[in-house]
Amino acid sequence: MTTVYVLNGPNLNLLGTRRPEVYGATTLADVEELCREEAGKLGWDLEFRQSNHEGQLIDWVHEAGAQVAAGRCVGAVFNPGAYTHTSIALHDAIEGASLPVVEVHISNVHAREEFRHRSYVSPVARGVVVGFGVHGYALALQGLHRLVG
Ligand code: CA2
Repeated sequence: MTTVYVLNGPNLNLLGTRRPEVYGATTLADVEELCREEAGKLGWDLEFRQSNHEGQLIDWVHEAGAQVAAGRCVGAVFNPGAYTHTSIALHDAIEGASLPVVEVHISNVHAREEFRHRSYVSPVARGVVVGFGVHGYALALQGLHRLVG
């Protein structure tokens, strides 16, 4: 079966434990369950990961890109957390690995601080889902299915 990667960046492991007014009460384990259910409906296996380390995320982008090239993966839904706003390295990794990515953010980053308005990932993403809470992950999976499924 074809796999979809769902990658999560720094601090997303804290989901549901702090700042519920911004990110809601859902934990990352709940998000994984939600993604597993949605991926199943779309006919995909799920590879769900989180890291607080930029290099680890880059390695996973390369891995997913190689899996796409081998026909075993459709692409990735990616919430790069705060690296969204800082990481040229993630931008280059996605481009270099030719990985189809749908970028997702739980909060509406455009309604928040100005430093969250810039994304280095969006120019190399196939689509972007912002501000729908954790339901955005399901929307991003559906969007990826439309684009490449
Ligand atoms: O809205 C999103 O999904 C973000 O990617 C979440 C990041 C933030 O830096 C981005 O600007 C937007 C933060 C990850 C979660 O951080 C938490 C911090 C404390 C408690 C719970 C989560």
